[in-house]
Amino acid sequence: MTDLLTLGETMAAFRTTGPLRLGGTAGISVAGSESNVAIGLARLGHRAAWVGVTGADEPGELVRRTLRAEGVELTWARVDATAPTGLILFENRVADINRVTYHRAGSAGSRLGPADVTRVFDAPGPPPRLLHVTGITCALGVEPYQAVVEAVRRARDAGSTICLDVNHRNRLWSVAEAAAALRPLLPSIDLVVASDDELAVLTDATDPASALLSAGVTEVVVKHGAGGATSHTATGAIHRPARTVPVVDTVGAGDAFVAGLLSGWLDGVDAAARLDRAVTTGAFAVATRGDWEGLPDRAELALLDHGPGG
Ligand code: CKP
Ligand code: MG
Repeated sequence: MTDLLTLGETMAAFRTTGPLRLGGTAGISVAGSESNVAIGLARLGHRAAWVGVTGADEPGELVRRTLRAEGVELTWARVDATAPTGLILFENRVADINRVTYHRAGSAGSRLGPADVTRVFDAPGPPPRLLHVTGITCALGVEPYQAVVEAVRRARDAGSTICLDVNHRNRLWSVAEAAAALRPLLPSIDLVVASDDELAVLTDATDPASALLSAGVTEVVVKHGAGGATSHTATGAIHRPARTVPVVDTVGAGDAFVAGLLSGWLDGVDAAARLDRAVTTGAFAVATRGDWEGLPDRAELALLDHGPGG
């Protein structure tokens, strides 16, 4: 059985060490919030499947090869030869500050649609234990949004637990557009993950966590960046500070955090231990360059507690 099913767009990522206009060399890898989460879970020994569309091109091959190498299941991923794989540029400017540019309009990734999801859930076999969706996939267009709606509907009917990461991207859509798309999903969502400034996408309430819990969400996990994270459930709130590590690259930290959180959920540990694992995997991501390259395996999870010799 697949532990986690997720769907979204994964792009070829180019990372420069300075302004792109100066030329020079770039590191090439892949990036995509949902596949970052899938990689994070696969590294921790869980079975993670990614649904998405890549072009019949070298960037698409890079995406597929990388995800396969990381142990992410691609049974339901698809190649569309009529559109290019999207690209993302990270230009390192100052310290850990990157300028991010997308080249993804009209990409193969945005051709994801509800039929991609129907195929997964109509296939024989047990449903995924977890479905993870993010606002980014919803922002890619009508069809990708309908894919998320279909995934949430089918996962709810199948009894899977459903996690939503707001992942608001101003470059893709406005807060009002995101609110109109994501709020109708809330009655089916079990676990919400958002940074504190993203909560307004989901509710206008002055106490957003309480409002979301009253609306039927079981757990609301709020990320405060360097201030750590708080889990809100019906039984109260638990806070964990962020782990102190050198900040190298914060892109992907949110996804690493989600991977730790969901790994804890799959292992059946309590909310405090889930949050501990989330701040730990998040710290691995910020302390290393790249979206997912520095994510820990099981043995490495304890490194931040004891150091390499501990
Ligand atoms: O919220 P995070 O910094 O963890 O997300 C980073 C990812 O998918 C990055 O991989 C990028 O490709 C994206 O978010 C995006 O579409 O912005
Ligand atoms: Mg995020």
